[in-house]
Amino acid sequence: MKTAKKYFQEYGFWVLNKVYPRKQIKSVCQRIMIDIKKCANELNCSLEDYLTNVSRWLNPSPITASIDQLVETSLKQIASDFIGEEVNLSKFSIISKSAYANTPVPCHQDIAYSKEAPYEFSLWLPLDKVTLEGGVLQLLPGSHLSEIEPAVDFWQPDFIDNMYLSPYWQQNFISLPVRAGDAIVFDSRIWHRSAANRSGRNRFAIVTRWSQINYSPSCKIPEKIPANFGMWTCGALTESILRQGLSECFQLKITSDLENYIRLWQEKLNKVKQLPFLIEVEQAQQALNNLWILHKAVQLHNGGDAQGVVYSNLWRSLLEPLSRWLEKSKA
Ligand SMILES: O=C(O)CCC(=O)C(=O)O
Repeated sequence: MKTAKKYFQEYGFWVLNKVYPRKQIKSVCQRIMIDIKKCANELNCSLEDYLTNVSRWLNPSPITASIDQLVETSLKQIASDFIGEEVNLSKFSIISKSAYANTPVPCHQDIAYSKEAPYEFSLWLPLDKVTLEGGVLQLLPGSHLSEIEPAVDFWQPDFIDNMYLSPYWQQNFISLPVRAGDAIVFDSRIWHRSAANRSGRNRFAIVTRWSQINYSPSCKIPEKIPANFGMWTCGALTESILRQGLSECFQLKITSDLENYIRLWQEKLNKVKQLPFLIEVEQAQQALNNLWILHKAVQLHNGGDAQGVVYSNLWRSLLEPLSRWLEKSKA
């Protein structure tokens, strides 16, 4: 393990081959699929609609329950053996890049998102074969030794992945295609992304975060810079715009919760012949329905949107034209 550890320290990552037998991985994957179908049923939506909008489940969740023991015992052992010291689990999730939600996760440094509870490294264990076309993990070797930049808010509707477009990334990144049951260990400071999945097949991964017992980061972690409508602001802003819209467009002066605002907007869009602002009603309906699925999955399944598409689609199809109209009508 000495060479591997040295390589990891120098370049910020390492690939462990065949840490799990394929047969065992296959049965883990089948179990997860059964649980995802149950969650979709619970929301009365199709598997396709569920996986279009929900692409991450943070433990504890009905989707991660079946692998809790596997993570706490054998993955912990693998992570500890690799580092050469006992490590503690910070958190773990299952991330999907399915045929239904297949877009890239933009370039980012994990540690920038966890200033309050930083962790040292990840062990990323794919449950499916990951080809170059199939949502492959890509990273910038050695970039864990550079400064940490503020967390990238890739939920912004007009987000441009400047790191991905930069010569630094384009000339130096590497892709890590792996087999189901291999594992990629990467430093929480390294720049990385996952590419689009054009394989037409699902790609699930168990993503576990670890630290050595006395870990404390040696780098400075900058404060996040929330965008006007992005990862840290879109929830509250969506509620507020939908509530104001109900009040100003339909004289429905209620204070309720997101679920109710979504339902009322769906009813209004179904019935009302003309709105005071221009939208594609069908797209707005679809985006509201997608947000409802994500919102229920957040509440019931500890789910999330790893690719940041649900809120930004609602922004484009409804919230932006509505908020412009609200501003005009206030002026
Ligand atoms: O699994 C993925 O698609 C993205 C993983 C990732 O970026 C991470 O674990 O930090």
